[in-house]
Order: sequence, then C-alpha cells, then structure tokens
Amino acid sequence: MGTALARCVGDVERFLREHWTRAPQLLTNAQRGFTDLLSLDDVDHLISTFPRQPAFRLVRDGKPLDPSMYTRSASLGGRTVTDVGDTPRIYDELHAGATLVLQGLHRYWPAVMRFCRDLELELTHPTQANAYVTPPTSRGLAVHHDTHDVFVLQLAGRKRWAVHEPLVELPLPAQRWSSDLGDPGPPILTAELQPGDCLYIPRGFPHAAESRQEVSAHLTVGVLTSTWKDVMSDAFSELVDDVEFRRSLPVGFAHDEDALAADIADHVEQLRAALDKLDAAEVARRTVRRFWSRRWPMLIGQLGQLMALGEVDDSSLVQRREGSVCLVRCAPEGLWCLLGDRELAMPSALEPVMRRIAATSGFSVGELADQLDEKSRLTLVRRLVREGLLEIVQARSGEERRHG
Ligand SMILES: [Mn+2]
Repeated sequence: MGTALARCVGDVERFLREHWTRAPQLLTNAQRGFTDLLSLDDVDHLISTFPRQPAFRLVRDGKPLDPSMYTRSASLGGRTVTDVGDTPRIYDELHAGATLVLQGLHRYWPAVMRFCRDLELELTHPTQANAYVTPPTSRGLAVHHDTHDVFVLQLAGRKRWAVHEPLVELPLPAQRWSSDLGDPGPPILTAELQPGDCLYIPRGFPHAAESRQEVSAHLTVGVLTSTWKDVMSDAFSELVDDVEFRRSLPVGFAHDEDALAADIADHVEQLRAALDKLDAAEVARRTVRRFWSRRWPMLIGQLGQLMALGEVDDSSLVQRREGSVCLVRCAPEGLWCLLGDRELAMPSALEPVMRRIAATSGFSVGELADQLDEKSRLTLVRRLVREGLLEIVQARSGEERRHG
C-alpha cells in the first residue's frame, strides 16, 4: 500500500525536494481513493451515534453556527451531559447548506489514527486530522491561509480549490489570516479534487474551496511542524535561566532609559558569552525527545493482547506494534527505553536485546534465547506487550491472533 506520505504525494523524494513547505502539489490518484480512512458511511455513523462537542461542529458561510442550535442535553451514566449533538438537527442543517466538521479524528478514528501516526513517524512532525462534509453548491471556505501545512484528501464528491502565493511567508500560529493582509492575487493552482486526489498546501499559501453539485467530503491532515524558532526559543530560555538574569531591574530603571540601555548592553554581552558555550547536543537531545515523548502508544486491540499474555511461551510470535515508538538510551544509572509517553528504566544488561527488539519487526520469543534465559525473555516480552511496544501475532504455534 506504500507509506502514508507516499499515498499523499506519490514520489516522496521529489515531493520533499520540490514541494515540501515551498509549493502546493496536486496528486491525482482516483483509482485507490481514501475511503479506507473515512467514508461517508463512517461520517453517518459518527453523527448518528451520540456525537459530542467539540468532536464535531457546523459551519455556514464560513462562520461557525451557534452550537446551541444543534446540541442537546442527555443522561449518561446518571449524569447530565449538555454537549451532545442533536442528530436530526445536524442532518437538517447539513441539508440546508451547513458544512459539518469532524475534529481531531487522529485521536479516535482507528484508520485515521494509524494514517496520521505513519505520516508523523516519517516526517517527525506532529499531525492532526479533521474531516469536512459540505452539501451541494454550498460555498465552502473563504480565502485564508493556515499556519500549518495541510494534505487535503478528497474522500467523496468533488470540490474546486484555488491556491495563491503567500502574503506572509511561513506564518507562525500567531500570524493568522486576516483580510488586512491584502489581496492574494490570481491563483497559482486551481483544481477540482476528485475522490482519491490529494492536494498539498504549504503553510501560508492562501486557499479557498467550494463544492459543486454533489456532497463533498475531504479529510484535512495538518502537519504542525516544529520550527527553528521553537528550538531557538527553547535554547534561549535555558540560557536566560541563570541567576544573573533572574536579578531585578535596578530601582528607578523606568526613570532613566539611557542607563537601562547601557545595562542591557552589558547583559547582552553576558548572553553572548553564554551562547558561545551553548551545548547544541543537549538542545538536540531535548528537541528529539520532545517529539518522541508525545507519541503515545496506540493500543487498538490491547484487550485481546492482555487476555493472551498468559499463553505466551517460546513458540509465540510477536511483532512491533504499528506506530509504536522505542528509543533506547544508555545512561550511567542504567538503560532507558522511551516508549512514547512513558519511559521504562531497565538494567544495562538488557541493552543489546532492547536494541534488537527496537530494530526488528517480528520474532518468536525463543529467538531471544541467545541473549536471555527463558524466565527473563518471557517476562520482558509480556512487559513490552503490556506497554504497547509489542503485540502477539500468534500466542502459541498454530493459534493465529489478529487484532481488529
Ligand atoms: Mn485551510
């Protein structure tokens, strides 16, 4: 099937060289489609089975509709919840021309979770996904730019898109779109997206969309790239966390701007000296760690895994869980294994076997015999299944186990 990125862009190398953050790209790929990620039936399922805010919202003519128009209260486990979607009203609003937005699908819709994780592990930038369902001939989104890159995956129907040259180059989240920025000029790319097409729009490229004579549904996968500003701000805040910079400004500083300017110049000198001694390797370590430590384990099917733990023996086949994270780090106090949101402390002696597990896709427990005795390898494998790093493919020879 190819990686998530290849599905979005085709030739990955060429995309990274010529388009990534620089220029929009349209990939037409109508045969395969993206409905394995989210179909109109899935959207129906989501809005007809107890939808709750803010996992969905309605937008009309570019403005959010007041949620009180389409939510109600309901009883759930004896408690009253007030953010429940009023399903008949949602359909009425859709019929009358509102756009339905499903937000944060990367957090709970399994196929989108896997796709977004695959994409973010390849890019090593975090991703998120929203879906937009627009009724026929309703005006979609007015021209605007986003402060993150997006892949627009057309799921069903058609939609016309126009992309313009940026008015703000590489805007940061605070540099939101405003009509005061001026006229974006003529489009540099126009396209009618068909099911299976993917449009990549880099951060800051203004774009607008409108649907045609049929319902249009697309999934927008946003890439929340880390920037050099993030890294530099992190390094900088570390440097200024020094007692010299924690001192109070002199009494009366606001009466004497010249004296303050001279003082500032002195402190800038100190900062420059500190910058010269900056430990780039340490900043890099923190930056890398920040990314991996926020990739929490995806535990789809974990209940079946836990139930099979007792059957694990040397003949069991296990593999790395799809989308799992495993960073092995040796420290004087022992071995640290970063598994997304959690870090496991282990004895240093486990380093070779953990490096092997981190690098392989699948193995039978007995294959670890050259590195661990039977009790240790069973304990380790069971632990890593519980932690979501490994999954049991076959508990015992002959007994196939698949997760859903
Ligand atoms: Mn947009």
